[in-house]
Amino acid sequence: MAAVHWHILGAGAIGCLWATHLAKAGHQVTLIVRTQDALNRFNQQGGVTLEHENISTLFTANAQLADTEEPIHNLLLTTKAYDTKTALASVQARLSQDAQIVILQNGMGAQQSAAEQLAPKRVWAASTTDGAWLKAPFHVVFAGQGATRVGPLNATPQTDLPTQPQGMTPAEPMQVVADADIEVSLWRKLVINCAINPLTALYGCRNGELVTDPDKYQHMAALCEEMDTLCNAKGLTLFDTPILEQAVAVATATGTNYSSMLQDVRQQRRTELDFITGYLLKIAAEQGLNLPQNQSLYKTLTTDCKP
Ligand code: KPL
Repeated sequence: MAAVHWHILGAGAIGCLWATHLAKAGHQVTLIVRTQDALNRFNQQGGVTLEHENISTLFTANAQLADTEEPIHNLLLTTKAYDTKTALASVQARLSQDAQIVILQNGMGAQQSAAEQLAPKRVWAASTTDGAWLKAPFHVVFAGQGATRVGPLNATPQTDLPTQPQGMTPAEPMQVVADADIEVSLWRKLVINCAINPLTALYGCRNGELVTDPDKYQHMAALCEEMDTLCNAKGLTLFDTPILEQAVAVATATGTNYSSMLQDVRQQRRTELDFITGYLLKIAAEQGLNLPQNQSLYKTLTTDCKP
């Protein structure tokens, strides 16, 4: 395996998780941080700490600010969806002609806009079921192992693009699955996020309560039914079963967790609602469809949960 130099833009939980596992696999890793304070803190620590199964290990990595001159050949972008455009603009001049750019984040819409912003550069999108959270800056807890699917974005005609970018090979137990139809995988994740995240933010509950509490379950069922209608209208087959069954399985498997959206609300951070339910509603409108339950949830959350 050829080692490559990855620049990671977005030092949240997923960015730090990738930093540690790419470094462990022998790649060179540089985190791009936003502020001098964050850079000082990183330099004091000397790397990124990974906590997995109660064992903490410090992995060596570098950090720098976006306005450094070093060229970027491999960029992994792990920012929140709403930060994508600004984050990319901050490093765009540093991207080499043949740069590989991977966008790994929740939601939909931002990846496609990014591919347009970066054209004709090579852009992949990725979607993960890994669970991770930041205990402190540059200290990530690997809470649940899943897999990361990656594939070229269909938004740009990149016929010569390999399904998996070169060097996107983190150490075990992280797993990468090359996915020629990544848009469908992004949709699968989107509908699950639409079913779980806004409801947990509304009710302030753990994921599992959406299954065990009959009223919340009914609410989730209504959202999922509308999403099934939209997928049928679009001719999108995401699962062999109704979306509700998949949402129940994920909410049950992650039952004791608080969704990323509820965590954002509690920490008074902006949520990714616009790139989750907001994107769903935009596509529904393009299809001439009304999704009243999703629409009303979106309205309530945009009114109540503005930080
Ligand atoms: O992906 C998630 C999140 O918290 O963002 C879950 C809850 C697992 C599915 O929506």
